[in-house]
Amino acid sequence: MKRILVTGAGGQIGSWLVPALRSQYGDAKVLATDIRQVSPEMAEAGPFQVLDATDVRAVGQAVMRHRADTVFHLAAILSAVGERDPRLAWHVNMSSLEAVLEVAREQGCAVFTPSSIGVFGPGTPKNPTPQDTIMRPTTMYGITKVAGELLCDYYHHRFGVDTRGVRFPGLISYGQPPGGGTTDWAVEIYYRAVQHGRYRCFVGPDTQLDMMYMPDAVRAAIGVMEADPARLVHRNAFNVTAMQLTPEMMAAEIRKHIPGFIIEYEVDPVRQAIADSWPDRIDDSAARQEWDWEPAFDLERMTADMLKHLNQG
Ligand code: VAH
Repeated sequence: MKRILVTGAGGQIGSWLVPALRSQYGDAKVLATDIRQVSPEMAEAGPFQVLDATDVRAVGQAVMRHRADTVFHLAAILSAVGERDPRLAWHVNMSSLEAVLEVAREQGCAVFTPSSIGVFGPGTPKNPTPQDTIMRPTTMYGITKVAGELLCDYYHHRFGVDTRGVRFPGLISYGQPPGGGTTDWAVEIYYRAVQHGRYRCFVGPDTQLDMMYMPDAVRAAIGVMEADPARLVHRNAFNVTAMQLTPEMMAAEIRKHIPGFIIEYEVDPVRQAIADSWPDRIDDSAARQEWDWEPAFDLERMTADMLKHLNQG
């Protein structure tokens, strides 16, 4: 029976994934960890501890004490924040992954690590972006994700560690906000629509990116870890997507619920350049073939659900 440790549990993904894992495997089986305190709901619903995921000894002790057999390693610095301090992004993203993989090798744990469409760069085919293609990202975040995919593959082939992961697109959710990424606009637009009826977007109106509603992202993370290993060819870097969205598309869907909603644009050149370096549409056929990936939310269903929850306050 799975005993799980989650790093970065208080982040945008972790705040959804931990409750889902606890619901599926049992509250006491899922140890939530983060560099800082998490919400009282998460800390009271099951085991929690403050943990610096870059500290290999501390990670090893936490895994041993919890008798974890699976680690969902979510702790990372995202693309936009990473460009403000690239050396810190490299240190946090790579030292934490190295620590988790070393502990997994020593204690026989399986490891889930999220990669990202951020592994692709200007030289990658944009539409569709194949599962196997050139990856020369122009952000430190993307560089750490490419290196992370390769490190996870290495620990699998060299040491037999059961490493798996998916390349997430932009993730949209309510609750814990995203941690400073280039796709944060796709979350902010819903909050500002409900709060103010208008949103000033930091990327241009036709900026198209792959996106996914968080319930689908949680199913993808659990789904790839529950997959039959004999079917897996790609293991650590499955493209997964649900929809391709632009700010204009999202504004039009929001107006079906909030008729007077206004979107304006004040482009941030740094985040626009990052978004422009990423795909327009990734091909997720490998995930569909190897572990039956299938998204459940499209723009219409996601928007209705987001606005319902945000209006509940
Ligand atoms: C970011 N939300 O913007 C993350 C994600 C594909 C984007 O990796 O950095």
